[in-house]
This record gives sequence, structure tokens and C-alpha cells, in this order.
Amino acid sequence: MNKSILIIGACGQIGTELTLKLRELYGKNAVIASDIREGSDELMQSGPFEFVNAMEYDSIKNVLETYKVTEVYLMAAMLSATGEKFPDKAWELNMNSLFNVLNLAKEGAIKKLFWPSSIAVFGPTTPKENTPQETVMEPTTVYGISKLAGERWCEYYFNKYGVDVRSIRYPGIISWKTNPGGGTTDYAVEIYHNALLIGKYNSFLNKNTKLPMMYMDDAISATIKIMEAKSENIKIRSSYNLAAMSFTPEEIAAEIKTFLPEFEISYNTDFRQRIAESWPRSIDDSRAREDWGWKHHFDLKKMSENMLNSLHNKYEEL
Ligand code: AKB
Repeated sequence: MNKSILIIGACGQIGTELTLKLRELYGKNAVIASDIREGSDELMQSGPFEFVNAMEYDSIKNVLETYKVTEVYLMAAMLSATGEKFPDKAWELNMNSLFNVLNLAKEGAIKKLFWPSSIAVFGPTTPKENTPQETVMEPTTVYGISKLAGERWCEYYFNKYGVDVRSIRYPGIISWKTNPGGGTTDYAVEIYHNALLIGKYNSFLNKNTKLPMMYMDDAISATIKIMEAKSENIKIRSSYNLAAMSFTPEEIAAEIKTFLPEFEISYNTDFRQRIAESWPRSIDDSRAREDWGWKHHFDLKKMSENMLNSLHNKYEEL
């Protein structure tokens, strides 16, 4: 059977780059982008697009039938900071969208499913350093609660109905093509834009708040790698810990200063500080490395160089 892939939430931060990469690998007509709104010109011009509301079962089912879809990546979600402003909506979107695709997979309409979890599944009682795969999990945000519940449902659908669902716990993802929206780790993207545009940044996290982070290229390669792995190598059907680097606002600012010596950072914390403090500082992802060969390629230095060059070129073109 030919591969036919549907990305739900294709216009978001990760969805955009995932769609472009999958089209490069499998051909533009094999990858259908979908969202409730149109995305960047690059995304819209690179292959087929359909309007799909992740909360509407029939809306997804129609596209699955039209394009004879075999694999789905569900990237639509409300993230941690926005979720605290709209807890009911966050729960509704994050859970209903997942149930829609799990049930479609159970009915045989999807052969393989990717659903992202997050480091937000951990909470203040979780060991903070080198957080193990299996440990205490008492998330305090609605986003984290929805991701932890989602992980349990993924494992349940695998055990009970044989649904081939695969998942990773993303750390904060840093990218230059499409901005993140509504996360606690978003500061680590904003800081690069501000460094180039105005030479300074006012951080909403304090200088010592260390969080696990990853460059987009690594996140995309992990996502595709877990989906391409043999089913028997996916030994965890809830979600895999995944890591690349950890840093504080003070450390990322120091790195930016090596490229832009005039850059200045100031600190003015808000409600996101508490969310960040409830999350791990670093992650043990040895199971992902052992089971399906995960490897990261970007550290803070390499990422900063790449971010600043790419954003510089992007702003030059505008
Ligand atoms: C957020 O900050 O909410 C997300 C995440 C860590 O899942 N980037």
C-alpha cells in the first residue's frame, strides 16, 4: 500500500516543518497538510491542503477517505501558558482531538498514528535532574494533565485494540520558520528575534530557570525516526522521554552575546515562571536512544549560530 500521510495542525510551529520535511522525503502529493486556518506561503504552495477541525470526527474521516490516508500526525494542541488561561478549552481540544484519531485508528481507518506528548507531563514532585522515563508524575497545568491522560489512553488503545500509536515527550522546541504559540518555553525563540531586531530581551522566566530544549531539526528527525522504526522496537506505547540540551535564560543570553556582543537581557517574571519551576531541568532519554536509535545533533552553540543566521537572512528578505 502506498504511503499517504495526513498532518492535522500542519500550520503550527512543528506541523509546518514536519510537513515540509515529509514532502521532501515522500513526495508532495503523499503528504496532506490540514488545519483550521491557512499556513505560511511556503507550506501552502508545497502540496495539498484541506481545512480540518481536529475536534470534528467527520471532518477528519472525510479527508482520510478522500486521500486513502495510512498515517496521521496529530499536531493540533493548546500549549501550557494559553491552557492556563482557557482550561476548559485546552482540555476539550487536547482530549477530543486525540480520541477522534484513536477511534479512527481502532476502526481501521488509520494504520499508524503519531501524537506528541511533552515534558509538561511531569510536575513539582518529579525528580528534576535527569528525569527518568518512569517516575512520579503529578502535573499541575491543564496542558500537562491532558498530555498525561493522553499518554495513558495511547497505551490503552495499543494494548486493548492494537492501535499502532507512537509518541515522544517534546521538550521546548526552538525554530525560526514558524513561531510557537502559547508555550512556557517560547522565550527561547523570542530571545533570538529580539536580539537581532532590537538588541535586547525582557525574559518572563528568571535567569536561573533551567529547562530541557531542542532545536527544530532534531525534533523533526526524532518524529520521523520513531514513525519509521519497526513496530517491535517501540517498546513504550505511552510516550518516550526525549532530550538534546538544557539551559537557563542567562546561559542562552551569554551564548547570543558571543555572536552579538551588544545584546542585553533583563528579567521580569510572570505566571509562566511557576509553570517552568514545576518542570524537569534535564531529561534521561536513554530508552529512546536504545529502542529506536535516537541521536541529537544540535547543542546550544550550534543552534544559536543556525538560528541567528537563518533569522538574519529571513529579515533581510522582508
Ligand atoms: C510549552 O511550553 O507549553 C511547550 C511544551 C514544553 O510542551 N513548548
